[in-house]
Amino acid sequence: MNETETGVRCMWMRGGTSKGGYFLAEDLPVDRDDFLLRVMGSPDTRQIDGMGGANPLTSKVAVVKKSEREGVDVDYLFLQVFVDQPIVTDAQNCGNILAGIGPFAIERGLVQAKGEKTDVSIFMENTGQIAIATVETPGGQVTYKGDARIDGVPGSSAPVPIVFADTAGSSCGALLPTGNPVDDIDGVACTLIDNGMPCVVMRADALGIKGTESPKELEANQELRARLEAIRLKAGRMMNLGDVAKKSVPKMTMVSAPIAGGAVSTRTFIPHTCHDAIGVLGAVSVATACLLPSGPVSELAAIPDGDEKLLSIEHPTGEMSVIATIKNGEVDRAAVLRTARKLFDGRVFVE
Ligand code: NQM
Repeated sequence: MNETETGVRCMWMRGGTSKGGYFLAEDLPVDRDDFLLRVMGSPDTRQIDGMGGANPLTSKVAVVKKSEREGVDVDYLFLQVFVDQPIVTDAQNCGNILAGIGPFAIERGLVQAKGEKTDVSIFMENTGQIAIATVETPGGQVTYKGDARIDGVPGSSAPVPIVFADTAGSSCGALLPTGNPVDDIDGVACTLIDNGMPCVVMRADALGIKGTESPKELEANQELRARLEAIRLKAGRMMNLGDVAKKSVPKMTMVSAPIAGGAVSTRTFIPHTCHDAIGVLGAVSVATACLLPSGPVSELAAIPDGDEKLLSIEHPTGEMSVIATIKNGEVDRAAVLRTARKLFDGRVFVE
């Protein structure tokens, strides 16, 4: 029997404000991409014949294996399965799905729990960088129960703090791939930045919006979408990403002054759907842009003093706190709080 008849072992998890299928690399069939399209039910705007939730944030996959790298527990490959096109891409990373990797690795026996909390070091294959996630493991078992709350997710769960170091230039080769804090594209001042996620950061008012609109209102604004896509295609080449027509990067973030006491307010297209919140590494990149000496974000952002800066990145459903540690005037490490939850563990069928 092959996987068509027996199904494939898979865990479905919420990681941060995203959701997707978590697989051990060894469990995936050789025709991986075709298989994953069938798993999600893509291409179809409703993904009715699959597990996907008809949104890029719920059409995500993690592939995990024990790492052979010195000092690293597991390797994590993130795959974005497009909803309405037959595309599976590893061109971006995902810091939300990352939140489920530690618990998944422990549950599958790739990592041994060590006491009440277990640090899991994760090599992110998409960008070649390492994150350390701390998983609650009372009595040597993963628990998902806890009091940690993150905006965009109802209720509370066990905290999964994650620390990133050396994420600058993850996909673009440099924090500022053009070497400039500001570039003009189609008459709009843009910061092209990559501190874990390639992002184009622009002032909302430069694109004729307030920046406080709901994601649905922004998605209905066809003129805005066309302008953003035109800028994105040019920015992709400038950011060493080549032709990004079929890629989910760079992300397009429009910023305005904070409205809830945070550092800055954001609306992000990822890149064709407007995010209800903001991606984790997207938030780290925007927080880093806030700290540049000049540019469309730094002129708006409210920045706390000190070398350990808590930057609250406001988004449509709340905020994401990024703790940026500054060394020699640059962001050296970034930490975020996420939660994750196991939703099912079983076998997924594609026929
Ligand atoms: O930026 C959405 C998400 C993401 C990615 C996206 C993410 C990140 O919210 O690290 O988490 O920008 O595609 O899961």
